[in-house]
Amino acid sequence: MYESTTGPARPARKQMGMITGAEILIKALEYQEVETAFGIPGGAILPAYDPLIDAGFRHVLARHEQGAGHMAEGYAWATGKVGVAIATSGPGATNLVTPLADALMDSVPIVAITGQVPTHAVGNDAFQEAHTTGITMPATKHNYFVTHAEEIAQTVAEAFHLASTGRPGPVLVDIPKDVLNARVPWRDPEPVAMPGYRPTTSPHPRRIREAIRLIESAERPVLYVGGGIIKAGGSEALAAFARMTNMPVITTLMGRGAISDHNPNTLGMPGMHGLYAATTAMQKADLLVAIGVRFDDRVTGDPDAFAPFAKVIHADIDPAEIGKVRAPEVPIVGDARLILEAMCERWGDTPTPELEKWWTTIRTWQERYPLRFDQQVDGPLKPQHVISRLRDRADDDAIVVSGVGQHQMWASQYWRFDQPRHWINSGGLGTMGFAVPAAIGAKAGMPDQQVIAVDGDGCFQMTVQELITAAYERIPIKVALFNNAAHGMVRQWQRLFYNERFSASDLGQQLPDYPKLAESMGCAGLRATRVDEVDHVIETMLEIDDRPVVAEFVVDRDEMVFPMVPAGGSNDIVLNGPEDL
Ligand SMILES: Cc1ncc(C[n+]2csc(CCOP(=O)(O)OP(=O)(O)O)c2C)c(N)n1
Repeated sequence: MYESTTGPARPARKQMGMITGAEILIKALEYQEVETAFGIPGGAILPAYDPLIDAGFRHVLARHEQGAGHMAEGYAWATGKVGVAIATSGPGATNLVTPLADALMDSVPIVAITGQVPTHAVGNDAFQEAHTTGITMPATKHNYFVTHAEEIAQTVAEAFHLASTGRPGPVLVDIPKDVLNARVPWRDPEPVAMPGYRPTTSPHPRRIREAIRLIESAERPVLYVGGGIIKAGGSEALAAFARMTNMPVITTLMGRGAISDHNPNTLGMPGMHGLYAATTAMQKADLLVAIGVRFDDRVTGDPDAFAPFAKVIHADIDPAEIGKVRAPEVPIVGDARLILEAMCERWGDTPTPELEKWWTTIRTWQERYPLRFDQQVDGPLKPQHVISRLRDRADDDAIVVSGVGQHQMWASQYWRFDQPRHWINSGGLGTMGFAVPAAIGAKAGMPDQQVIAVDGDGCFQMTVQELITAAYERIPIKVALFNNAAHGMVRQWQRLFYNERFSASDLGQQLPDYPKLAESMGCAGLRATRVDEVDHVIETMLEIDDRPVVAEFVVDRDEMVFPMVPAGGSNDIVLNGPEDL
């Protein structure tokens, strides 16, 4: 290891009660009750890796800092706690930028600790120097540059507080090496008091009254709910409110599992690849009760043509989200659970509204335009068939983690979620390479639950090396790998919008032998190419629990995801299949 500019670490003489900044950092993480951290050492963070050996929490050595960051995200998604990622300065820190941006978009609480070159070298183009706080500023909820070892414990406490409260998100703490080496006494952090940061959690009663009044008089209302419900722990209150008001509930990609898919009021996912009935119900609604959602363009399509008849109640913990895309009649700032509980209370004994006509219309759409695929006995394997079989055989409380692309949409469409925190994916940034490391993080946090990564071959090739981490650390995730020898989603768009000119979306020229690749990394490797092999491979995959397993399904590369609303188009025009093109 080169340490030319940083010089050897010179431990100061031991003094009574004095410990290093690095020891304080580890103690500060223990103080926050960290159970698992994911990271990779290196020159600038090295002082912290020494006391880490004796830490009261587990450290998982990732193979790439992007992997460590997604592991922290997966851990946070699955457990509801703060995920922790540790990296060294320069390239270690820049490799964390993607998971930080991902966590920011999807409101995932993580704390990243990065080493920095010594204070005297900062700004001198020192070896492995990068302006970490500058680079990550737009990719974090907040970041800190720590200048004195005395500040470490308090800064870590603030970072955890910021990451996990209000709208959750990523927070980064950058610490120069000399600060990690300095010796100071430990002092318990003070209760966090940040005068400028006081998220509003309790909704204003007047707004709740106004919202209820609108709901009472609506004829075609829809509850439009997202990831905010899950983060706020608002699922029970949501189910109760849906029962009281008999409103149809649509769950965004991020909100899958916020309400059970077996609840008769649930219509599923709306938007670009949403279910016809869900997308159209929003389009025809006279009231959208939007809670913990951000009117993402994948949901709204062309915002000017979106839900043209609907009044909007928009409730969110982040006031900046309200009115960003669509001006609401009733804005409500607050915690999604508290808002729903307040609405339930206010609703009280009010009789359930008569929504029969609305429900009849919705049921007609559901019957007329169900999800469908055509699996021939001798034909190529359809990904939807594989996902359906896997869904039927997996544990009821299995956690499903997906990559980004066609397989992600099929997984969301065909899986059935009964509880929150069982569906983990990169919804906002759409990060390929998310699934394998995020699944490792989820399984590290919830070791007793089945964790299944549904991944595409393009995504898989981006972070496949983390399977070495999974095997070595005995984190037995299951990967259902959909090999269509293509960047399938890109290929679909090229087919539909670029005259079938498949520029740079073909992975088939040089495919690895996936089961062998898996085996070479200490995992089990399986493969199904025909329909009659699918069930056996799925059963074997679900039985193997002593190591990670990769089951490759060689699927039809021409299969497309439907329904589809072409990007930027109006949600009035939903393509239900190739015949609608
Ligand atoms: C890091 C990153 N690079 C590029 C993209 C653009 N992109 C979106 S989906 C996709 C193809 C995904 O292919 P694959 O993982 O094989 O999944 P499939 O669509 O075939 O199911 C690409 C390249 C992205 N989302 N993320």
